[in-house]
Amino acid sequence: MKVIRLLVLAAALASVSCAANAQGKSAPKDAVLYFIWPQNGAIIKGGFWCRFGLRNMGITHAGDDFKNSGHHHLLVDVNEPLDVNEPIPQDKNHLHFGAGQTEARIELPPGKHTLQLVLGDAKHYPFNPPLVSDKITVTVR
Ligand SMILES: [Cu+2]
Repeated sequence: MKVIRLLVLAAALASVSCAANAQGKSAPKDAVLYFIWPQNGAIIKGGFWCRFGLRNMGITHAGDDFKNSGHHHLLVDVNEPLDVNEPIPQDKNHLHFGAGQTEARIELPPGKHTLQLVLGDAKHYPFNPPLVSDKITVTVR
């Protein structure tokens, strides 16, 4: 006797919450993110090594969810404020250093540029409130 099975494909759409997936991790109050180099106002010829400084927190790989740690992001010529409810964008103006780098070779076209560091968590979200460096301006010759 053959049993015919009817497979009913019910489109069971799990109700996905639309709430912002805020990570909302807070950084230690005494954490400081800063540029070791360049300094504000520096005049630079060609490519340069940008060196990232961080006090009272640790650097880890993207994806590693250790307490009080994160990875560096360099914002180049970004004027929009950071949204702590969204991951830091990934494009030519938002550079991620998910391997735990603390320096990077940067090449920029001649002219004035702003640079700012942002620490991101394992999933590339800024901390809340964001841990950012001063925004510096450099001139590339
Ligand atoms: Cu990232």
